[in-house]
Amino acid sequence: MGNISSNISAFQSLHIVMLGLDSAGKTTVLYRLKFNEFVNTVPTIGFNTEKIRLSNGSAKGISCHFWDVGGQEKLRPLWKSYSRCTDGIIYVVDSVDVDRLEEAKTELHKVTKFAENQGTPLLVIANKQDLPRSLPVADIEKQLALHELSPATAYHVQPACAIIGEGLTEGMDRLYEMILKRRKSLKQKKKR
Ligand SMILES: Nc1nc2c(ncn2[C@@H]2O[C@H](COP(=O)(O)OP(=O)(O)OP(=O)(O)O)[C@@H](O)[C@H]2O)c(=O)[nH]1
Ligand SMILES: [Mg+2]
Repeated sequence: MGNISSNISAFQSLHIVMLGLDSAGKTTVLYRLKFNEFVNTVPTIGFNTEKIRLSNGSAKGISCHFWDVGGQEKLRPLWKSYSRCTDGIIYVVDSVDVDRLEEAKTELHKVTKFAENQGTPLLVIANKQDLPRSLPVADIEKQLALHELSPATAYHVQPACAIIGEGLTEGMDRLYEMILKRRKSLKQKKKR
């Protein structure tokens, strides 16, 4: 963690896009991170965007520009342009919506295959873990077939409950670590 902290000043605002099927909890995550409280949401038609300085964990103080794009089917064609060349992708999954995990997988794999997203670190938030029939992360990882993603895509699956904010700090810490690691390796490649 010491190394990571010492690099903080070298970074400007991180550009993070938040995707996932409708009702997965993206906007709830966004406002939880922004206000540190539960905000009742309505389905996003288009997108929400917020600049947020992270207030906890090892990424504390890091400024992030979040883009939260609506997940309804008719809005998903927008995902391509919002996700291109970001520092990180957050993919929010409803851990109870088992019937739509296959759909969530298809859409996720589509996004990670875009040329502009090659190697972009991925944080999967297995949301709604407070609900009784929520799937454990290991099952979600399997059902989303994350092992089939390109080896260039570093990922982490984080169990979370956006309503109370549980898991979000840990998730953002892991995403930040992956972003730093990627930047370092891109820098080293350039030097060669
Ligand atoms: N029980 C529970 N409900 C949650 C959680 N996170 C979000 N919700 C609820 O899930 C519903 C959908 O949340 P949103 O944040 O609007 O979902 P979204 O992914 O932004 O949906 P779109 O904007 O349509 O793409 C809301 O009723 C939230 O209160 C959670 O961790 N647990
Ligand atoms: Mg929304």
